[in-house]
Amino acid sequence: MGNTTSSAISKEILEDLKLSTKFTETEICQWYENFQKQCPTGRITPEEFEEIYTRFFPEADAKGYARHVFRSFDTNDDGTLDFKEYIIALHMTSTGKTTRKLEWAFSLFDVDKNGYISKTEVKEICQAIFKLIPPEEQKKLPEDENTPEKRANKLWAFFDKKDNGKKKHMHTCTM
Ligand SMILES: [Ca+2]
Ligand SMILES: [Ca+2]
Repeated sequence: MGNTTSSAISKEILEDLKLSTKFTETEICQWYENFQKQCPTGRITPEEFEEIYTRFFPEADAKGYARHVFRSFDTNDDGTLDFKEYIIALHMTSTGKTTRKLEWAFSLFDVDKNGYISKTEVKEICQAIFKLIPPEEQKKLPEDENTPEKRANKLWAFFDKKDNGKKKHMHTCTM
């Protein structure tokens, strides 16, 4: 309360993040400090996110993938990532539980956010992922997944089998 622009993280967000990630309070506070230093506005833009990715994959063309990842974590669809969305992203891409990762994978693949994954969407993501893999690493991939197309076909078969990968519970709404 009050009008102090304290740099401390709000208790609500902290509790929320402790529940939804495995990060400790100290870790979250540290992330928050870093976040504030890097993003004084408190929001990460798609361009800034691309830069972060490019730093992680200096040799690769990470832009396409970064854009997809950004979209999948912008849960409130406002075109920026706030601290909470950013931490969930971090958590999910590093240490997340398998079930959570699958949920995230779903939103990563659901490019148009319509609640379904189409084969075109699977191909699009596979192409973006392949751009992250250096050519010499690509050569080491198993024969049945050494091109974006093969990878997409394999994944598509997997989604198809699981069936729940294709569909997602949608709120009853008029489309
Ligand atoms: Ca957002
Ligand atoms: Ca879709």
